[in-house]
Amino acid sequence: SMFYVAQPVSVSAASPIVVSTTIIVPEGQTFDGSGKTYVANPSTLGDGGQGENQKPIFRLEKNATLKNVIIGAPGADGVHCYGNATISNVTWQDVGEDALTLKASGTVNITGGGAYKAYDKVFQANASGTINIKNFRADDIGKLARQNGGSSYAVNFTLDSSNISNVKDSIFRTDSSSSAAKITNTRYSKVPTLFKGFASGKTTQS
Ligand code: ADA
Ligand code: CA
Ligand code: CA
Ligand code: CA
Repeated sequence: SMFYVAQPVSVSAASPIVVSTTIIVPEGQTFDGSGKTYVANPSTLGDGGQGENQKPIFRLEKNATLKNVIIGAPGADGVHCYGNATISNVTWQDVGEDALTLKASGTVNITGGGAYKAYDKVFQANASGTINIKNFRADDIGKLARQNGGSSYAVNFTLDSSNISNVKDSIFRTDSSSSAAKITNTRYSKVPTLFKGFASGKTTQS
């Protein structure tokens, strides 16, 4: 007709992608989520509460990359990394049991993104290695990163150019006298303790 009828413009977010079986990112490959939101099917992966043995939404084999992903609720056991991994612009809107676990030795570089509403831990190191966190935002968390309780292997943690607020426990926690942690150029608000359990001389902050 001669009249233009204005169409409604949708302002609602796209529905999240419900993941019923862990998405595996093969060795050396990249998964680019293009900013989409992924959530766990609670009946197959886990409800994102504090129960152990939930399954991850993403499993990264060594040298895999995960980027441009939003993990919504339920987050189940987040992301599992089997060796070196690159995590770029990944945001956990409501961390599940935890956000990301190093399951086999390697270096995990986490750049950009953020983690919110973690009842306990965000990053969990269940193997020796290095966890580098840069340009990250975290709010309303228990701990930013924790080496598995009672373990004595070495984990090197770094945090740079980040903004961390409303922490219940600490930024980095270990029980291992061989682990180390370094924090640089980071803003905090309501963080009671930066480092817990590290041997003397194993932490630096500037
Ligand atoms: C707790 C638990 C470990 C392991 C870990 C995890 O620390 O004691 O056995 O399950 O959580 O990886 O979430
Ligand atoms: Ca746990
Ligand atoms: Ca949560
Ligand atoms: Ca876990």
